[in-house]
Amino acid sequence: DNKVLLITGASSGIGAATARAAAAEGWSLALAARSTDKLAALVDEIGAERALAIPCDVTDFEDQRRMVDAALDRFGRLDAVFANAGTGGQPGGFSGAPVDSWRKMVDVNIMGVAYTLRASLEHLKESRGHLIITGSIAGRRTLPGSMYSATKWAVSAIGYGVREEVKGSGMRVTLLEPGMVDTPFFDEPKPDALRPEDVARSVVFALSQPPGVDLHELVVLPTPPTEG
Ligand code: NJP
Repeated sequence: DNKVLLITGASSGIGAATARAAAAEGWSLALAARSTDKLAALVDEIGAERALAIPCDVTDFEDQRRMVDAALDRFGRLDAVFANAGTGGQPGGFSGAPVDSWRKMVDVNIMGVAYTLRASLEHLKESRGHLIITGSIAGRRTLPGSMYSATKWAVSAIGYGVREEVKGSGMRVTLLEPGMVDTPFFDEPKPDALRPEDVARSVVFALSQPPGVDLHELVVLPTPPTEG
């Protein structure tokens, strides 16, 4: 049987690229997001025998429970979870950004990841599985006036904390910390950024490690431009 990977934020960017890369390595995929049309197109591309679309708003805990149940119902096992759904902020800093945009980031980036953990941890412990969490380089270096950065520091803390919690269970936790990636996360193209496929390659690298190898953190940044 193929191993099963559940991805949140699978409809776009890093999540969708990871779905394609993991499918190429033989994984079966449970693909969760709100955009069901995009998920359906991805399932068509990968093949319905290997991929399942699951409508899910990560800010809704019951949705996340149903997401994990749907993956287990369909595939009968859960070997890895990529907690990747996330959202960015709006300009203006602490002086000017709309406060509603902060609430949205707290709900999606922090609560969304914590809910994914609650819904999936017992199954991952049982399978001695692998949890990969999308944090950010902004969760290691503080960006000026950035509530986004604050939420990603929280995601880093969740990653470190859950690793300690599951120690001894055979489960592994990898915190993925990308730099700028050219995805629909931004309104305009970012030609000097990483491509989502670049980050997906790192996720598949982490997933491909043998059970005895515990890859804690993956910092993936674009190469700085050459000078002169
Ligand atoms: O962005 P994008 P990325 N419920 O916009 C989903 C982090 N990151 O791939 O629901 C469920 O293409 C949304 O799905 P949908 C970033 O913080 C990025 O760049 O259909 N899902 C979509 O699939 C995030 O954690 C950069 O709208 C929800 C996905 O999230 C992760 O990478 C740098 C949702 C977003 O795809 C993926 O972002 C970095 C909800 N309520 C970290 N809200 C970067 N791009 O530069 C959103 O360090 N989603």
